[in-house]
Amino acid sequence: MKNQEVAKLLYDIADMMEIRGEMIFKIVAYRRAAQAVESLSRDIEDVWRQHALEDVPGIGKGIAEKISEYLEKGKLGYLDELRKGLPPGFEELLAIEGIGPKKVKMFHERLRIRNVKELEKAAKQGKLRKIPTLGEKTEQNILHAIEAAKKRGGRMLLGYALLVADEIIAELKKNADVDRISTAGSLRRMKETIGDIDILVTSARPNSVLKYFTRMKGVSGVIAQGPTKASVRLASGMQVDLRVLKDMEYGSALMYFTGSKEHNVALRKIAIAKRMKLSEYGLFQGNKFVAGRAEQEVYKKLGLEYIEPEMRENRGEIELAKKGKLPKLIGYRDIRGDLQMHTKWSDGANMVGEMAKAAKEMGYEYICITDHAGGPAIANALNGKRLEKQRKEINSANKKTDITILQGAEVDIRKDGKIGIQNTVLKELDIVLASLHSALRSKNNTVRIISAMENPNVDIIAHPSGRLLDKREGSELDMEKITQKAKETNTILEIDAQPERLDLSDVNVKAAIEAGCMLSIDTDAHSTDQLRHMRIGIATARRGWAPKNSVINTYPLDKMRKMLK
Ligand code: DGT
Ligand code: CA
Ligand code: CA
Ligand code: ZN
Repeated sequence: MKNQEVAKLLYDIADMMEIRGEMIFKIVAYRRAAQAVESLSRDIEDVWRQHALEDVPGIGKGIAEKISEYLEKGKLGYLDELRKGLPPGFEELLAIEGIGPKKVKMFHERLRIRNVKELEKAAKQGKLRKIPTLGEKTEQNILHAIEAAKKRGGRMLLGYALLVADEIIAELKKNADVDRISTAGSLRRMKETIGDIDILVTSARPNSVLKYFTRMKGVSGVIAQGPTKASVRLASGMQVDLRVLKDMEYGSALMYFTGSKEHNVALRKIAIAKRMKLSEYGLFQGNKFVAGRAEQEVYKKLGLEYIEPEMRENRGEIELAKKGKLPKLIGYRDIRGDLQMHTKWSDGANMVGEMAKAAKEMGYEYICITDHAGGPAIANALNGKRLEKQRKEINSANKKTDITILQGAEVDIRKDGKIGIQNTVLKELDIVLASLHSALRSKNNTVRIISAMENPNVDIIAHPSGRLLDKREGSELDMEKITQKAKETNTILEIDAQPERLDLSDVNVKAAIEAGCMLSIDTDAHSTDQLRHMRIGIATARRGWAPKNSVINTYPLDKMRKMLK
């Protein structure tokens, strides 16, 4: 599946256009198309073969032609044209927080900086501060951001890695020699970023499975191959490890390769204390095999409750499992509605009715349409008048569907903590989400959020920290103050399930749950396909030990509405 590859192509084009100073609407169009392809539920090559690229919301004629050319020839002439004269390392430069196309251009023109290595050198030599519009502070920030980017290093976002893994697992299941199959590693623990994809299968014919795997479509190279395992590289650059196991050892191997390493180390200590030995091959007492076929049996023989993969981080779960006191986590099918999504009214790709239809197909009872309002202007935010017009469309869409469509808005929290739209307008909405879109580095952001929570119309704080996993750190928030205020004002904190966000993070979810806060899990979808990212929001809640009853959108509509402010 080339969806990720094509999305990357479109993002690259947008970045290059920006460095070249092209018109902003063209750049926005490429980014929107990239987003659409990234979250598309069908194989982009199938769509192309059916001549249906232009039917994908967000893809227009010009971009459809570029995608066609790329898929047909494996390259794009336009890209080479754009690339001419640009610094070769512009992509890695743009991945540094605080470095946009303007700075890339400036550094290249003034200092001939072509990549991150040269940028780091120039910053350390104090050459950046000599550029008139910059200064010592910017130079220091850039060095700090380069360090942060190094730490992130080539990891893939969970939401997209899962889509790739879904494809691989579907392909593997077509092979009759594959019996049991599961993801393992960080992907099974649903960590927010993934180093490589780990997959385990059982089979009586490892050779045949490995041969099939290394020749699967989408595989661009074989990194390593042995009698029971193989590692391949996909065209998108992602590495996939496959291990073929015997049925007897499937459970213990699944535990071993799911990790985390810290969790496994603690389990092995427990085994030793019980005079047993735990390895990927099973739990043994001397030479006697005690358990190994299923994870449940191994945990049981260790005297522990079964621990869900999302909790296996050695953050206290083992102690609770010993006492039989693990929390019961929210399940992947517990969500009844999605409370944040955007439509064509602001910066989304679909109409209200289309979002409702897609949500209905997901089995939801209700959704809330939350287009931007009161800023930011770049997202085509609504004012009171346009919200009134939108209400009419929502009313008529409600008559055509049997799920309930609520009208909400995602309102901007200004620098002074005030909401960018009047309370008389907010009062008319079913649900109001407030969020930060500017000055994310400001030290004042805890105060801004607290002030927004004091507004009696603000029900939910959306993506509280504002972090972007592949690009910027979030605001430094005082979570203790925020969770306390949230409880006091009955404001809900959101887990935003956009792959780039996952905000609240798992760690912040745990803090919020311990403080007794209510959460919502929303996709913040900007197209129908992005509604599918709900599962990574749920995963983040599970990694933060959230039970079902602490998530507002697990409740039926009436109950959910009564629980709002
Ligand atoms: P990643 O791929 O960086 O996102 O993280 P993981 O957790 O998927 O790590 P990976 O792919 O290197 O290995 C998968 C699992 O295998 C890991 O979670 C635990 C287990 N594992 C791998 N190497 C070791 C090791 O040296 N010691 C122990 N105890 N476990 C290991
Ligand atoms: Ca891995
Ligand atoms: Ca691995
Ligand atoms: Zn938006």
